[in-house]
Amino acid sequence: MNTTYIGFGSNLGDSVAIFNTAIEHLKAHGQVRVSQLYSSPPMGPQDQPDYFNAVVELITSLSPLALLDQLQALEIEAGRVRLRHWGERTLDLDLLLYADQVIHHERLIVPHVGVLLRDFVLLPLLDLNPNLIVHGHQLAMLDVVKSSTLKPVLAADWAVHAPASST
Ligand code: A4P
Ligand code: MG
Repeated sequence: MNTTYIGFGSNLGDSVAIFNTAIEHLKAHGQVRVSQLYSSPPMGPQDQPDYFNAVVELITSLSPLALLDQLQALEIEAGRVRLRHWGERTLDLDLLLYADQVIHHERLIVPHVGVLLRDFVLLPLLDLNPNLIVHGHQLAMLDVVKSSTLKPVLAADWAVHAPASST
């Protein structure tokens, strides 16, 4: 079994319902825990709505590429629209971490390239595992975490059946 972390982002449609539907599907592939839900201003084009962001821990036997296939299928099922780079979307699922593996595949880079840079990824990750280390960096000690003003908008029980029991 492998502990994986999946970044959720959405700024179109009923984001909470879209997240819950995807989480229900992920439960078919392993044990799930869910971070608090955050609202964050858009990275990239500013003329788009704020995002909802969260992270899900999935303990799974799926291989990295099989998991990516599942995530991309869930994005399509959510009617994902890609209008422009870093633009608005109904559901964006990024494979942030896969155990302690470093993967450089044409379809998949793990850890995700943005993981050390984005507070809307780091804060929910740290909800689930405050001791994570990525590329030798203890995430909780990063400046982007310490200086972040992001606040959760909903505690971990926002997801229907998936409380983060450790928080
Ligand atoms: N790919 C490679 N590695 C991965 C990985 N670890 N996880 C490949 C998922 N996919 C990975 O992704 C393009 C290709 O990346 C895929 O075909 C896959 O094989 P995509 O999701 O189609 O493209 P994208 O999401 O438009 O681009 P990108 O660069 O992945 O955007 P991001 O980094 O996902 O950013 N602002 C806020 N506040 N919150 C957000 O969540 N999200 C974005 C999108 C922009 N601004 C945001 C947010
Ligand atoms: Mg993406």
